[in-house]
Amino acid sequence: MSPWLDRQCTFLILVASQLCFLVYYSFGGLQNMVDFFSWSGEPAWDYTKTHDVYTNLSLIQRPIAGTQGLPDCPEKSPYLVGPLSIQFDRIPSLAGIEERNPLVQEGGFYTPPHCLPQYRTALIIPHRNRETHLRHFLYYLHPFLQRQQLQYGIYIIHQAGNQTFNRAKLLNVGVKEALRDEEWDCLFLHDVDLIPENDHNLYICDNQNPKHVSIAMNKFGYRLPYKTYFGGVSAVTPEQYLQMNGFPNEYWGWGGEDDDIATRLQLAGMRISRPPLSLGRYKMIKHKLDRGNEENPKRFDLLFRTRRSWRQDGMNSLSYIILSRQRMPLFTNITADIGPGPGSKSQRVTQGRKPKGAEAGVSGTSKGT
Ligand code: UDH
Ligand code: MN
Repeated sequence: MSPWLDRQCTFLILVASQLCFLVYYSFGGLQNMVDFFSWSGEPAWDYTKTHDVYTNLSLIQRPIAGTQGLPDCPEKSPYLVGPLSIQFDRIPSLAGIEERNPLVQEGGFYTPPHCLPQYRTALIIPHRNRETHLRHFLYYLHPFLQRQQLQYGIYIIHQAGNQTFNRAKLLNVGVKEALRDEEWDCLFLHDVDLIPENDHNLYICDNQNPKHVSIAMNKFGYRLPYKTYFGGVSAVTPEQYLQMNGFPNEYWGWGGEDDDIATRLQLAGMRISRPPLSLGRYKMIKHKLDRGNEENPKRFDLLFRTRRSWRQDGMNSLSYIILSRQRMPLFTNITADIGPGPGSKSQRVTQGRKPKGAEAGVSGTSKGT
């Protein structure tokens, strides 16, 4: 081989190996490598040995009258068991879930009976037409959260009508409405079809940075699909949420909004925090893309503009109408009219006016902060 050809080959090999590394890195390779080599202080979890999600719950069933003289809850609850067995073959009934969670109060609220909670977490779930997923969610999440000794509340934010779905805007509505009830320390923004597999994955916030929690989902082979992925389950403090002006309101249909959120938190001077890969494990209930949540063809254009739009589009431009706010036995159900989205023939939500059928006594029309 001539020296010239030899040099060409070396050059090509170099370029190819750099490309391979880049691809590996962008698909979460480095995160996975770091996770693999660094000792996080957590035990190595064995997911072949799982526990029933209702384990130990009977130990915390008896309430004590009043909170006087109660000790602080410990940093880590003694009731945690680690990996959980999760199956979706049988759909639990709401009555059955209520029976197994007698200490959950109307509206889906809970406070530990034997100690003063150190954390107050609101779970906010965007929802429409996923009733069976919701039942699985409630069946698994209630005992999971009680074992963590948190004070918590579950908010289901239901999009009214059958116009295009808007996950991020529903989350904005949920945050605003949940904060009317309580000074929550932490907001868990949670897809209804994701079930955590390990109760040491604590539903508390990182006070420094927004936390992306569902980093290892079964549908992505328990790896992060790409470095800036922020979809599924995330946790932010109310301060972090306002610092990034909440989530975008303009993503109608499937996709893009989670990448927008990842970008805006960086633009707001924060970065993504994550639990160890062995803890942030989730099972997603299998499903197809929903009718009314078709892929959003505008998402790439919108993402291109995040840098310019994030300060104008978010919590400070949020407008919606609350149609009902119901305290159900296992959750608070908030039904909101968030408008029909772009390109729709029907009229937009008229700000300041309650539509026919809007419940009296609820917050009614709400516009921004
Ligand atoms: N959601 C609803 N109802 C809907 C649509 C979405 O409740 O009609 C909520 C629900 O909480 C869901 C979340 O929004 O968990 C996110 O929507 P998704 O579960 O459809 O998102 P995912 O990323 O979509 O799981 C994968 C669909 C598979 C098709 C892939 C297309 N490329
Ligand atoms: Mn899903």
